[in-house]
Amino acid sequence: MISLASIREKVRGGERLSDDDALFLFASNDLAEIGEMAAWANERTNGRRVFYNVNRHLNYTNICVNRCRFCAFRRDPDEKGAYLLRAGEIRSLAHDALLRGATEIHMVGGLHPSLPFEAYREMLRTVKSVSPRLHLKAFTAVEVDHMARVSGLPLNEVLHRLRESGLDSMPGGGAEIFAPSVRTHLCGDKISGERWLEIMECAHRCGLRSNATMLYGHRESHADRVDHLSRLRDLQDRTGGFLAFVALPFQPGNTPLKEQGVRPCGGVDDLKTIAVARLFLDNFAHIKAYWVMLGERIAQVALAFGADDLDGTVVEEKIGHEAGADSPPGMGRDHLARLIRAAGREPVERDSLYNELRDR
Ligand code: V47
Repeated sequence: MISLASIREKVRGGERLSDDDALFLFASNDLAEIGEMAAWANERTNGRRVFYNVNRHLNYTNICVNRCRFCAFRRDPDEKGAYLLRAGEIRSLAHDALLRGATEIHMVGGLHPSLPFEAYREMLRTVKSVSPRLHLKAFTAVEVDHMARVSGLPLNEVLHRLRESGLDSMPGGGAEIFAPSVRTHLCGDKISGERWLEIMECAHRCGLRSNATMLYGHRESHADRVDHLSRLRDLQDRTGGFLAFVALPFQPGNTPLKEQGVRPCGGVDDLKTIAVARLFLDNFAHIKAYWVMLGERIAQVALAFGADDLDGTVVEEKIGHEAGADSPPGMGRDHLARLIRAAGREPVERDSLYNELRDR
């Protein structure tokens, strides 16, 4: 019989939680107990440290051939507000980030209908021309699949050429929720969950590290969430290539799903999801509380529910904000450090691979 006590015993003994354990936790209303276990599990790995980095998001285009129902960012090519950044604009944004002390550029975009593969490589070279020391975390598995199709090249060749042009690691976007029944409804044009996992596996085997995400709070069940986490944990067992897991709460504003009545899931679900992820993903070193989607207050409280990373300064964010996220567009490094200290933790500025840069 599964109970909170039996789960607590497993956690204390370092024993892996089963899918049924995770389902039990999602169904439980004992948020404080779940959070306490997750905080304990996190401290065993990360101590009192909470990580953040100085980064900048850069969305090179919002033009996208897919029509995901959760997305407020995408545009058709001829639609008002559609854009594709030129090399000069990418260079100037990267330069601005460098002047602000950024160590990382997080660059992603829509699936553009006509850009050749070479254009993506050129974007990487453009950022690196500003400073080879800027870590380039770019292109989700969904974009990499698009490049493979556009170029006709095998996946490992695409990844190899991207690396040659300056790609350092990959963000975790595009995972959404793997369960086919929900995924088809949510984003029927998008690559399958299996393909997302295949691309990440290939990237890890090519020596690229990446993150993993899960979009929750739309139409998925608890079982779908556990299925998603379980597939990530299995892949991590095989490759060890994931750096961090990021749970992304759905922001309904300006999205087709809002018109179907989907509303924000709320703080209890946010904190429980982070805590369950910390407990279940025993082979992930880091769980991010991404303040952009969670909001500053929930992200800070998440540090007592198993999260050990607040992500970064971001500067300008479009994907969550076009969908109504009410967090600020960016956050100063001092402010991030203050939030962490006020939660009773030690802020540590990290690089993209979690090397510690400085204590604050
Ligand atoms: O892939 C899109 C999600 C992702 C909405 O790897 C939405 O370090 C909520 O992946 N409401 C992009 N989420 C963001 C992302 C990310 C962010 C920060 C850090 C990292 C990392 C990755 O945002 C998309 C999609 O899953 N998304 N629309 C929405 N309305």
